[in-house]
Amino acid sequence: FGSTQSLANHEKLWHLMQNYLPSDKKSIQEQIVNHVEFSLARTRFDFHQVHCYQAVSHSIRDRLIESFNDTQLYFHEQDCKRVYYLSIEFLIGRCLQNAVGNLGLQDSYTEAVKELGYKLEDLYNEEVDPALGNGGLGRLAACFLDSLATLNYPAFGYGIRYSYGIFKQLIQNGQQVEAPDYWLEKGNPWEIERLDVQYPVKFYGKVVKRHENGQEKSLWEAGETIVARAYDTPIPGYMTFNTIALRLWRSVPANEFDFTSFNEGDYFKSLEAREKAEYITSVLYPNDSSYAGKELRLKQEYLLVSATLQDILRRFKKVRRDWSTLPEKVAIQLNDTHPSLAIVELLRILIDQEGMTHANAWEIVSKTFGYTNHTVLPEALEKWGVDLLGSLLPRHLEIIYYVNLIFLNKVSAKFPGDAHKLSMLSLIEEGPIKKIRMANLSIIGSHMVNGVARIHSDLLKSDLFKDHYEMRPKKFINITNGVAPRRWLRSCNQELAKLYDEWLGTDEWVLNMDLLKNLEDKCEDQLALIQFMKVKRNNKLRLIKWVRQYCNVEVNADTLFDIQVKRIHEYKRQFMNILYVIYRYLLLKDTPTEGRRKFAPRTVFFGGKAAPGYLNAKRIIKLINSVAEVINHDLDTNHYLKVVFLPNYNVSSAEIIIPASDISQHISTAGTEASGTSNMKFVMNGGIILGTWDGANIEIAEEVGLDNIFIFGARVEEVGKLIDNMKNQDPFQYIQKPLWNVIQSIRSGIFGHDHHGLLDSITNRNDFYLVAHDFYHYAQAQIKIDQLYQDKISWAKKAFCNSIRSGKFSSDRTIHEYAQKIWNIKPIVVPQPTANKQDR
Ligand code: T68
Repeated sequence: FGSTQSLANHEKLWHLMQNYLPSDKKSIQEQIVNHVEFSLARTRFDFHQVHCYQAVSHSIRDRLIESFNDTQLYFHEQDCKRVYYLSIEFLIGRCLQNAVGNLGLQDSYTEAVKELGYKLEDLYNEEVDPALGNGGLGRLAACFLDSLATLNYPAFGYGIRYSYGIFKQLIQNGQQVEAPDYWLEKGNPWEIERLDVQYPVKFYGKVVKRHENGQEKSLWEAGETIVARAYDTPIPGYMTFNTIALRLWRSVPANEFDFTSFNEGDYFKSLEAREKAEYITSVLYPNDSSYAGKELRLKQEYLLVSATLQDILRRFKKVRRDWSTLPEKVAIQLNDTHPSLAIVELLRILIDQEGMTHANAWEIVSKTFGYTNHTVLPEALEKWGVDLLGSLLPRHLEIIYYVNLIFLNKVSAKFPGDAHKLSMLSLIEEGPIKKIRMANLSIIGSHMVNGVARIHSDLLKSDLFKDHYEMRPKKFINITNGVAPRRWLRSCNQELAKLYDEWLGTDEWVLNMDLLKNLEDKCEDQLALIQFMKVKRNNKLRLIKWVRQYCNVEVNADTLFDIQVKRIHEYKRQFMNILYVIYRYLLLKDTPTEGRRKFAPRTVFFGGKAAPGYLNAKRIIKLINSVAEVINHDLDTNHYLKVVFLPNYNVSSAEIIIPASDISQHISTAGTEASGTSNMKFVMNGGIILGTWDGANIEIAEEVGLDNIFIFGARVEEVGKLIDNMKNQDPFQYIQKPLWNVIQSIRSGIFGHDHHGLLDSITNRNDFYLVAHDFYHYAQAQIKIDQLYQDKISWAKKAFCNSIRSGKFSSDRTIHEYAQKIWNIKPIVVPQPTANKQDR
């Protein structure tokens, strides 16, 4: 798709384009074996499992390329408005199973591969899990792509192709050790390197002033140029021909010679500088909720922004048109502030290169962008030092100052004499080190700002962005997160999916999760509930096998599986969870065998990575492992309680862990977790939540009913006051007796000796996440869980209700809301191929 020239050729070659790959078993085998020979250069009779995986992936990719090319051509012909989703992270997970499932080729591929001597399931496990994200934010971006493709929206994802994904977590002596994740080691059959799509990206240098027609013009003379090269991963929709792209940028040296150093004879110095270009997209920053302020990160952000805008504008300009129509053809969504320099970059292009006035450029820009906020934690908000930003991007800094001037004039006009408002709304934070507030920039440069769950969006309006809200109330909306039911139910829990197909007589629910509500009457059908719990048990057995392999621990499927998997953070309170485990252990030890029946035997699973520089998070991991070591070896209580730390939690292990839960924990201090998305995945898979009044838990409770969720603890309205009280109290007042006993037992050294630092983080009037306050309510909720688990049928009923009432949390619902409320785009269905349709 491209120039008029190639369109003309396309007409002539139509008969060739209609030649789609056939899908009968024999043809599929031929396609696979051809790849073994011609792509892998192996003989047709000598290839191992990993080669079979590679050849199969190539054969699927061929199909995706067919549909992708047709999709792009069709979007171009229709000249439709497109949405561009900009995210510094995309945590897409493995591709093969997802693609096979979305194309509806599971059965034919299973058969075809079987005759070649392999099991499709085993091939799925050969794939490395591309871990180009930290957690929720990156995974949300991936679920959104699945829904955008499935719902036939004309969309693109834009991100960075890091050479190293998030580190691999090893556990050594109970501690987290980080190992590099060079995920491209064996190549990546899913990506298409686009040597034809490369853009220069500039850094440093200075701004020069020129006078043209009596007006002063600013021009950026950059000091360094590198090149961003595109790598595309096709994203197939479920049961649709539409296929969209995730375009990731990699930095490579610019193909220009630095003749000065060449002439000086410093050939090697010149090559060294070129090497450095590659470094920019080398590694993903592993912090999920703190901001480090490193220059390399700023370079990554600008590279994403600069290359993406050049690509978007090239596409826009292919059809000659008026710049003022840009917002009618282009919507750009900022996944948090990380790509927010795009606002300034577009202004720069329109003003400096296209000769537009500031006012006209601003009008266009602010109609084009939307901004999604993912956190209220102050330490996570991006604020780039003026000096750093000014040295890397001098012209951008100038534009930011100018934008700020105009904006603050508007503020003064609306709120005359309100100095507080001016200081809160300014793009510049004053102080010893002046900083640019990227959230403020994102808000004023966007026509819509959204939070990711109702409570979070409310907090943005009442707290974090209160002054912005008062300035432009209609800008602020909520769009509650969702997850892709294809990956998070249909493929990770195939048995449950099959049961739903059977009971509903259709698999339509995969595209309309609300259909699951038609299964309400099965709540009273004992036989159905038994079938449902049988599936749960099989999923638990699958996890047990995984645990045997990776943790070397034996786990009993008849115990209650209690799971908390997410990034390790004080606000998420894994600490409270392990404190309760110790409490339970001490209680068990104190209870004679006859009395122990009231404790439902449990296996408590933890999983998640700590940011490498986050000391307390690492201490929490160490404590969990130390406690596991003691408890798992105590033969006296061993049948009632075990603790397992699941190493290297990532998308592919989540697919095994989540379907196996009886209880999952989402226990952040109220007002700290913007939404959470794993809570939605657990519920979809028939797990019951133990959670706080925070994030999307609140909306989940509304959907599944308060009877079907264990929800406890301080509410967001109380939190501020409780923290103030805590600060003014003696630790013996705000920490109750049972928790003190737990603290004493840790201090006694029975779980090792290096936990003092962690205990000090709550015992010195510094329990800012209210672990002590909520502990009692948490323990109460745990008792209720034990009681319910004794009654298998009541348990099954509640678990089942969770799953069939989870429809709201499909990312399909979420994406429709973005499309309507922010992007103003419509689905475009690419016509199905007709020529050899019978083969598909
Ligand atoms: C998460 N944020 C929220 N951030 O914590 C979670 N941050 O409540 C929400 O459900 C999810 O976003 C999706 O909306 C993150 O995951 C990051 O990973 C991150 C990465 C880099 C810098 C800052």
